[in-house]
Amino acid sequence: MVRDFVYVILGGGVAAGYAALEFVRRGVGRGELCIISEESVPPYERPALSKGYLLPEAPARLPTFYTCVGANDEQLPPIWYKEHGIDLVLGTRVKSANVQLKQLITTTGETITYKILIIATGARALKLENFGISESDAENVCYLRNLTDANRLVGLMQECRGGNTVVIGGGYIGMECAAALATNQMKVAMVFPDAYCMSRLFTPKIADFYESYYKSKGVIFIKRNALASFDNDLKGKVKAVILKDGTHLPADLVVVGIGIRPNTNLFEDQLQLEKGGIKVNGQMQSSDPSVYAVGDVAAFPVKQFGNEIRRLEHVDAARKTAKHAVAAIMARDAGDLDYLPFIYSRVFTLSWQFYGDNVGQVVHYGDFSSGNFGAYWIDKGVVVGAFLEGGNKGDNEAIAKVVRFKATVNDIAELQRAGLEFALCK
Ligand code: FAD
Ligand code: NAD
Ligand code: ISD
Repeated sequence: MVRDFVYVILGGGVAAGYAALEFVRRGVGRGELCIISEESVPPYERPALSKGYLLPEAPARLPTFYTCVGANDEQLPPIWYKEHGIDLVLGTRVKSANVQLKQLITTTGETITYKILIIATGARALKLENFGISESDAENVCYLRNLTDANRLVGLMQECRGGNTVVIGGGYIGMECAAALATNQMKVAMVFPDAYCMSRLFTPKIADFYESYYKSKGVIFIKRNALASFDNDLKGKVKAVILKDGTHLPADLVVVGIGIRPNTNLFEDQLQLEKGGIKVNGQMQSSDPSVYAVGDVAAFPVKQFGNEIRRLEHVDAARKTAKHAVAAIMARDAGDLDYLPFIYSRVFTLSWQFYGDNVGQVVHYGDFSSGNFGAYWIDKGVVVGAFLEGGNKGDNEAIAKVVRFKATVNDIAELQRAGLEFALCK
């Protein structure tokens, strides 16, 4: 069967949801737009999966976190797509794409054609196999990328209440899952090769605050070490994790968060790639004018960083690149995206935000013992990045603003003394 559409969004995650809302707001016609997703539910706010979804009390469940509630915008339940004449094809994987013919072929054998395609295929979790370790399909080893993974994790956590969990990886997934597991009264050990947690973003001093906080909640950190193999029972269930230095860690549950790879596979020999993603211009348009890419899979010029091409793996970028692509497609006068990179996380009762880039000289400020602290990154005499733990709305807006407008720093010692006031006074 062949079905023809004007616009097709390939992928049904965060970016797809925000793109769909933008299409509707810009007057897309009934029957013009199709979204194809391998997942069996409409677009939802993926960040909820490692936060509210894992809470022991009153956990978040759909429909409460369908997009676009994460940006305090309209919630789009399944009926919304129907009401707006959008074909939402769920539980369906696209197995091949032909950019020349403008067609996609699904695993169900359907051919879907488009005039304009938006690639929103996101990314997949790296597997232990990528690092030469087998058994990652054991029944008590979990990854966390989608709702199916989250349900599996919740089920396994309930089966071994109070048991031992080994979290492999000290990045975003590792940190957020470890906090959720500890909140669920699990015993948690985190294992990662780096000298400190969240080393892609944190400084050693910032990491030290979070590690101390986690330790106060019972989490054990095993750093500069890595998984070597699993010790399994006769049914293939992991009983213990064996580390490179020979340490055996008892494990009822293993949660793995060791990074992602963007889902570019269908387009690798057809579109230009950069930084592991599909290279697009400031309008999110790829090397083929009929194809756009948004979200985790897109590598785009970040004006704030002198148009350096970056691939960002965060929800705010997915939301904004998606909306911008639709604006560019529908209005044709959207101009280039002017994006200020933004990352946040919430763990236990802590909450941090980061804007900009973590390059240059770091200036920490505040009281790290009480959790009232932040940091600025200064490059060539201006603020290029800012981090704040526990800020309120006004505080976070203020740090965003000094990064956005590249506030000049004349005196580092004075900046350190002023701390958050530096941003609030601007
Ligand atoms: P995704 O949301 O991953 O969506 C991709 C979609 O494409 C999926 O539905 C997938 O099934 C589908 N797909 C892929 N290939 C095919 C195919 N061939 N055929 C059909 N469908 C396909 N970021 C933050 O900034 N803050 C956070 O707190 C935060 N928390 C997170 C928590 C978790 C557990 C995870 C996994 C990520 C988190 N992120 C967070 C990152 C954020 O969720 C991603 O940046 C965002 O989801 C990217 O959106 P996307 O639409 O590009 O990709
Ligand atoms: P990540 O890149 O943040 O962290 C990967 C971690 O795995 C690092 O600590 C790294 O040192 C470690 N690692 C790498 N190889 C390893 C190995 N062989 N053994 C043990 N550790 C190893 O990736 P992630 O935590 O898996 O997150 C996946 C994606 O989800 C990312 O795109 C992230 O941005 C996104 N996410 C974001 C948030 C947020 O922004 N708050 C929250 C959750 C997830
Ligand atoms: O951005 C997010 C986030 O971090 C969540 O937990 O969206 C969800 C919720 O805010 C949506 O309910």
